[in-house]
Amino acid sequence: MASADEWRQTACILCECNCGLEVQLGGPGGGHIEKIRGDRAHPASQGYACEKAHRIDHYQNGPDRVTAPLRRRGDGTFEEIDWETAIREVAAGLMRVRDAAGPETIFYFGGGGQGNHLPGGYAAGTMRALGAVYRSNALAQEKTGEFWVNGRMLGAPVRGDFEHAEVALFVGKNPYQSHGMPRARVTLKEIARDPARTLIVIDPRRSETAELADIHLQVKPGRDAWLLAALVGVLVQEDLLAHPWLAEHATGTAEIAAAFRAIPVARYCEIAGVAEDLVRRTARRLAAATSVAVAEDLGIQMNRHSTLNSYLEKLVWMLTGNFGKPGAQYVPAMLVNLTSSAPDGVAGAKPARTSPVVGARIISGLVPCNVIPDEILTEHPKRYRAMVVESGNPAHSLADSRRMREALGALELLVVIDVAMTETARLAHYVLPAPSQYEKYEATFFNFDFPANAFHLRRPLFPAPPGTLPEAEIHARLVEALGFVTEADLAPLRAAASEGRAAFAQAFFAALAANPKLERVLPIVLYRTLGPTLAGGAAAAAPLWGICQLFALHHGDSLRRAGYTGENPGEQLFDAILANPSGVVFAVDEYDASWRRVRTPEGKLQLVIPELLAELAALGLDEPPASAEFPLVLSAGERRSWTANTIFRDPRWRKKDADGALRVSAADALRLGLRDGGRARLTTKRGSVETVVEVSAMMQPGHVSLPNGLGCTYPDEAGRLRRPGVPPNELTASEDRDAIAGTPWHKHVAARLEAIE
Ligand SMILES: Nc1nc2c(c(=O)[nH]1)N[C@H]1C(S)=C(S)[C@@H](COP(=O)(O)OP(=O)(O)OC[C@H]3O[C@@H](n4cnc5c(=O)[nH]c(N)nc54)[C@H](O)[C@@H]3O)O[C@H]1N2
Ligand SMILES: Nc1nc2c(c(=O)[nH]1)N[C@H]1C(S)=C(S)[C@@H](COP(=O)(O)OP(=O)(O)OC[C@H]3O[C@@H](n4cnc5c(=O)[nH]c(N)nc54)[C@H](O)[C@@H]3O)O[C@H]1N2
Ligand code: SF4
Ligand SMILES: [Mo]
Repeated sequence: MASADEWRQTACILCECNCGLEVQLGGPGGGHIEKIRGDRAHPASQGYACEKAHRIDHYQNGPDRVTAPLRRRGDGTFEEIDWETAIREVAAGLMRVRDAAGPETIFYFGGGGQGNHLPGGYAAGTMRALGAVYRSNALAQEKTGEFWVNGRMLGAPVRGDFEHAEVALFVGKNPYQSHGMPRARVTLKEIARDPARTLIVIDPRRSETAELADIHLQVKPGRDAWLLAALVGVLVQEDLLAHPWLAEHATGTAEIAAAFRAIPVARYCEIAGVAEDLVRRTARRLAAATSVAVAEDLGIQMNRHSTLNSYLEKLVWMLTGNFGKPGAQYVPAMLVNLTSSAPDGVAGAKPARTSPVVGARIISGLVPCNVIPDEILTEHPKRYRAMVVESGNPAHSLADSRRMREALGALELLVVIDVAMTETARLAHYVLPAPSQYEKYEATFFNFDFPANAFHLRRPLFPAPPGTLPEAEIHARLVEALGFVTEADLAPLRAAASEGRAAFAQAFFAALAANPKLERVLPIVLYRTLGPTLAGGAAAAAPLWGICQLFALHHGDSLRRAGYTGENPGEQLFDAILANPSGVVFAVDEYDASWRRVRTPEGKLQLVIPELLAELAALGLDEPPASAEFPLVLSAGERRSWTANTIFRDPRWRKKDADGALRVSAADALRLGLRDGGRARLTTKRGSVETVVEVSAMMQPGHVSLPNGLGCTYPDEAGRLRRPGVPPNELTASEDRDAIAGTPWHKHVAARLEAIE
């Protein structure tokens, strides 16, 4: 182990940025992360880290780590079992369900959180070995609507270059707290300080980002569709479009112009609650800028008209010509595209396009999270009967916790792979414990930067606790127990690997050609054969070898520009990843690379999506009806300085706001007799909770806001289970979801609030 004052490289795992960190270990037995600073050598974060990173030891030394496989007894309590028994029984249980009801009744959820994406690859192997075809993860309760729109408009994922943008527009996103781009606060402050640049925020709340903004369009909650339609309406009606650019790069401009010429801008602004003059000035500023970068997030993605909103947001930057140039939108070169719409499931089988029971649209291979209970709680012969949950906590994090618990409880088999005893694990038949992300090799594929893009393979800081197994090993053992790969398949490859990389490559491709079924379990084959030859116990990183080879094949130019100019640049990249503890740049692009990644038939941006133009036409001139029973709009799940999804289960990591107060405007507080720090009862059609109240100048009347990630159960010092704060999904309903993508309306829950004496 390292000496106490040695700085070691790792990363923060609390949000998609995964900022590089340098840490010193210490405390009892050297088992704690004691000193933490941003790692200047990290190519993306360059030394940046926000305040939350300093609390990661509360994850590493969380109070309810699981350190032996658990099996549920008939009375609902758990007993510890050994790994051999656990793997044998889980494999047998999955085969039983497969043989009795069909492989498509085995459902996979998860695969990684904000910092750990290697497990998803291994799990795909296990699922393909079983023949399972349906899966989902948290992206299918936030981003799938946007993915669907991207698929239709350009056939590729897209991001904004805020660092160089003249104008930055955030729609339903509060990057000052939630980040979602490298060094967010530095970039936001630079834009805000520079008189030549303009920061625009669309948010009903005076968020920290809105506070910095030059223009804050303080929309009424849930009315973004009218606001964005008005914005596009002004662009069209005042003829602010980038005509020559559109003629060259887009299809459907005339049809879009026709659709938006009819938008009653004044009335739509009124419905949205934003002054028409401000909307017009905003449209003109966007049109006049040399570059505009735009990002949308949960404020519209978990709201009414969410897919329509994603579409309107993209029309704003497309119609003003903001793609494929500095400071505008781009398509990054990705090692692994987590957002692809590529068919998945059984090799060679027709891809599943809708869910088996309710027929919900599957986007990027993901079943909408909100339909999962409907897919289980039914007599339908193709209902899901077994579920493997890995690094996800559907019983807490998905809509409608009560119904989700009922659904999970109705499964014939629920297997949870996690580090902690989560709400979902408590319902499982088997809990398989994994080492924490600081006890194994781990990485994320949230690599979205441009023109240079970086990847970071993190090394373990601590030995894994005895009794845990890394996901790679769990899945390898499961696939072996299923009888899908045998020692006879692996031995020749292992022998070749011991002779060197070149011999291995040759043997590997020959084995794939001779035995195509191995393709279904590639990560596991690589882990078992190439893995043991990697120095430092990096076996779990072996699939990156294949990923690097594929990247070299498809993105040779980006790789060469990043300095990998040898004879075998894929091999060179893999070695660099293994050798560099702070991460490496794996792609460098020129700005026109984005155009080459557009996958539409003509290579142009496709402006027209008929389904969404129909939804636009149906918006109407009337205010959405108000409810007398539930007059308030609750946003259930705001990101704050002291929230990090459910990665920390122990509330002691929070220095402030320990109970996650409900934010309420002064006007509503006065009307309802609430005081700052007092308590209130918050009720929706689905549930009723008690909460602490914070009277906040951020809120507009009629809008209240709860943080996300609270209300996790954890054992206190005396071993009693505690649940501080409100678990937001006790208040949400699975039927409240977008018609196209099935994404939830978490930011728009009708609610009532009463003071508690
Ligand atoms: N501190 C912290 N950071 C995080 C996370 C965390 O848990 N804590 N989680 C990470 C994850 S998983 C994600 S997905 C991102 C999410 O990041 P964000 O989407 O930026 O975070 P939220 O606070 O959920 O929502 C953003 C904003 O939407 C606004 N909003 C609410 N209703 C509406 C509406 O009707 N219209 C509009 N336009 N806006 C509305 C809210 O007021 C809020 O300011 O954050 C990531 N970063
Ligand atoms: N009402 C409401 N609900 C929401 C939101 C909201 O705004 N409002 N936000 C949603 C969003 S955007 C997201 S992304 C989700 C996030 O919700 P989840 O997908 O549940 O994600 P996390 O909180 O990131 O936790 C994932 C799990 O990974 C486990 N874990 C950590 N490290 C490891 C590891 O190394 N291996 C394994 N196997 N497990 C590990 C943790 O213990 C945890 O149980 O929540 C969603 N839920
Ligand atoms: S929470 Fe996000 S922005 Fe903050 S240090 Fe961690 S990875 Fe970086
Ligand atoms: Mo998320």
